[in-house]
Amino acid sequence: MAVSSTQVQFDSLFGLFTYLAIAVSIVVFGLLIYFIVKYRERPSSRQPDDTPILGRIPPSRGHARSVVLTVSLSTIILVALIIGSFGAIDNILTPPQNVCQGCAIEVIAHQFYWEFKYDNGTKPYRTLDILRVPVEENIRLNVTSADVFHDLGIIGYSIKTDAIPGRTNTIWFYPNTTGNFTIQCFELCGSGHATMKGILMVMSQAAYFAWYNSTVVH
Ligand SMILES: [Cu+2]
Repeated sequence: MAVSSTQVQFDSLFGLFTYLAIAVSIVVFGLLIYFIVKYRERPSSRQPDDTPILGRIPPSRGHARSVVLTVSLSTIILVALIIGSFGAIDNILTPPQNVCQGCAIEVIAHQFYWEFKYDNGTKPYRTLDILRVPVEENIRLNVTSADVFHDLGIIGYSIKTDAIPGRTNTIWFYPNTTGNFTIQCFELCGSGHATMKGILMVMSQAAYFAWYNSTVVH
């Protein structure tokens, strides 16, 4: 089962590309084998009528109908891929306007750790390297950096965005299942880059909101 909305997006896009590629390969290789067998060299083979002869303009060959057919089929396939790709990009770059209280989280990258800020109205929470979110809610992350360029990636969710000082990049997702997922920096940011990891902890809604609403400062 898919673990998040973003994984569903990328998996279906990947599926669209793969199935179209398989369909095209079957047609291309089928025709290739058919023509290799059909037009193989035989003792009775003779030169085709349109064989180029030095000093003579070759006769025109091919049919306009097959050109129109191949161009239209290619166009249909490319349009399907373009619509699929732009649909996925549009979905990923359009965060939902209203997310629940506690579902919009500030992410600040540092050399070499991740800081997550939660604001529950009375006091800001701050966790390091552990991003807690509730399952089955839209989650919005506002990602920035305190020093150099970093890149927040969540493995398994097929999602990432740059963390740039002075700029905020927003990404969103909808977790389908509880569990822990690896967060990793995807931009070489210094000597500790390889250790710049975190955990996305997808909690049950009850457990998350109990944590979020607790009076203990984290
Ligand atoms: Cu980094």
